[in-house]
Amino acid sequence: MKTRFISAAAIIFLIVAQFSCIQVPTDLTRESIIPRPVLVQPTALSFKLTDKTDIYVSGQSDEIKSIGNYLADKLNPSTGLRFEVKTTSKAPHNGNIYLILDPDIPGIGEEGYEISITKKMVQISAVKPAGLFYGVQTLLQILPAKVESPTIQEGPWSLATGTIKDYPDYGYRGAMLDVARHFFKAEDVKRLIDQMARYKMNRLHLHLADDQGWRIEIKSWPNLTTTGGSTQVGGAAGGFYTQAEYTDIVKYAQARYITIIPEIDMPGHTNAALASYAELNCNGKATKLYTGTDVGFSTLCTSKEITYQFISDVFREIAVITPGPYIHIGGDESHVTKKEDYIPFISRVQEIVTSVGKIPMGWDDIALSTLKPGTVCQHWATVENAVKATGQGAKLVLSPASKAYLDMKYDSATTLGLHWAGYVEVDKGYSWDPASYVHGVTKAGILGIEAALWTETITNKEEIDYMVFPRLPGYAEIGWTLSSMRSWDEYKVRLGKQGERFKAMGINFYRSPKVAW
Ligand code: IFG
Repeated sequence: MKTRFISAAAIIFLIVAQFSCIQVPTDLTRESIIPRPVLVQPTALSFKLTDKTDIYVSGQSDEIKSIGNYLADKLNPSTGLRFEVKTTSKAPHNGNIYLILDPDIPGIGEEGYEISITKKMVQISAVKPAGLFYGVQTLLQILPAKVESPTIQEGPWSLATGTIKDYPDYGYRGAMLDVARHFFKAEDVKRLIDQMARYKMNRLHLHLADDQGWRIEIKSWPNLTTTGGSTQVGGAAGGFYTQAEYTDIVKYAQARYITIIPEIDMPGHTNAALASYAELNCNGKATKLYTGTDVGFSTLCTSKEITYQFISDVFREIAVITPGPYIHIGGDESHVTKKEDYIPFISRVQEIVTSVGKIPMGWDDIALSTLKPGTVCQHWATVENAVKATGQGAKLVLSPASKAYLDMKYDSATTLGLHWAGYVEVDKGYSWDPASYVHGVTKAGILGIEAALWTETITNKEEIDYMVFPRLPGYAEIGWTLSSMRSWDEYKVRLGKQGERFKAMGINFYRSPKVAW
């Protein structure tokens, strides 16, 4: 047992604290940090934020200042301490928070960070801004849960002292929101982005088109939204993002170090497009708009040249407003596309995506075709496809429906969601290791994981919350923390302590009986 040297000052401090019965945190290892950091070393003292504390950032970069302002915006409503962001060329005087970029920090990569909390100062250091942003998330989790409250809360606002060194295991730590079955306005998407950022997730895949709806304005094919975006599952009015609104979502995500991955599913899951343009149908007749929840009944006409003109126009316009490297082409459940048509279609669509400067991504069904080098394959149901994809040199993103589909019910009592892939309670969603999930696929072939929320049965942000929380932090941890450092029995205690935060953030989370909330 490693004995810890606690200075006389600390002992006196603790005695005083005891008698003054204020809860002053002094053990950094007792904090509920998710994802679990690589290394936490406590020094058994306490640092207190006061109205004299400000946030100093090194240098003049606007990006670092905006991270400082992000922190101030999270702290000021609940603490009332009126944090200001100040730039400095050297370490600030005692009592402040200091964000500093240091390109020479070894071993933490571009998303890692170090935090040093002493009695005198809080310093967050990173090689790149993303690491600073993630250090800020950890700092917020070390503060009491009430720091997340939108209204002024009683202090003191103290932090246990010590050091944290942290960096992610996987580079792709994502979630997917299906905005096609039910449309969600930009503010609901931004809300999910905010929640993902709190747990250091960095990819949001938007499922923008399906049988029931087309959700992104394409200026060269306007009927896609005027007709294809007009409805949704159940028949209510649908909606869509103008290119300006999509750009705003992308910018909002970028400011939180989240890359948006747009998906236009094809050749299947295309009824909204087929209902919008007769010429996209092999028989030259537009289909009717569809508001049910069947899958696998639609296909683009793979033999018509106009289909590829359509796809080129769509991907060209989307590429211009998508700074991220990926365009997702879907490719799933093309049950009415002949295999001999599907295979060349997927090959040709990959060419179109690379011609607009993006990397193709698709559901694992695309492994039936020939995958271009660099194409990313998203495993969801058929392990043979995942093995076939890696056999072609493709990298995988793992979204196994039986573990990571957020539309799976928690149990038979869950009213929302589906259960075709089984029930996914919080422990089941957490207890798996991507590196050993697909037999024959090693960690080297895996970019990371993505939890997917399909919305056939999900209609508003409260219902999104209920299916996403409390499972999302677990996927964030699977993507960030080494599997050798993860166990459900240890994690569930940290998750239970997040319950107060979820409440303070106004998240309508499912109180799983597997967790002591
Ligand atoms: N499978 C379909 C989705 C959705 C889902 C619901 C994929 C890749 C079932 N395709 O998952 O469109 O309907 O759980």
